[in-house]
Amino acid sequence: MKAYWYDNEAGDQREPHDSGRTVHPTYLQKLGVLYYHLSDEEDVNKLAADRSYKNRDVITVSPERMGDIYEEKVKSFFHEHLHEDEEIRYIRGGAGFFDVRSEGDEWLRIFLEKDDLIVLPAGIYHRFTTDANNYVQAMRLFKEEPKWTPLNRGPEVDANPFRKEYLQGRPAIAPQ
Ligand code: KMT
Ligand code: NI
Repeated sequence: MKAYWYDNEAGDQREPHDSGRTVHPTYLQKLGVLYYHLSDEEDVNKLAADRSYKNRDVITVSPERMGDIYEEKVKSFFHEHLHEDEEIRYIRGGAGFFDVRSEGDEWLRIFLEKDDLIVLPAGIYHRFTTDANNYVQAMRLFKEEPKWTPLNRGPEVDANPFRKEYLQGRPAIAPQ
């Protein structure tokens, strides 16, 4: 895992876009983002039991697996959105970037590789992309039924109760 401020430069979303300004992992906690490096799947089972993640599946995002819709899918994952539930991803192979909005509404990029597990809280604006290798395999964990409907950012979604609750619940902090 590596977290840094996105450079906001033009260019393919799959490039690193590393501004060179790193983000301390404790800042992720302040945004409500949880991160774990778990090389033993038993530890994932424990986390899942603790946090009531009852179900899981595995998704492979690659042109080999997805065929012609790959490019389209990768673009759609990269639209800024939120969910009304946590998004939990445990990387099993390859790599990808999760971008999340900071308190000051800047993009913060999180590079994840095998054995990295991330929990994004309900209501956080985020987006996802594969990296230049165009391959990621991830376990998706969820509580009951998956609530993965992406709600794209806009005035209506800004007023969504899960968005409001996220903003209220987030501790007040000085921007980094
Ligand atoms: C998502 O919700 O953005 C995804 O599931 C992306 C693929 S999982 C790494
Ligand atoms: Ni999402």
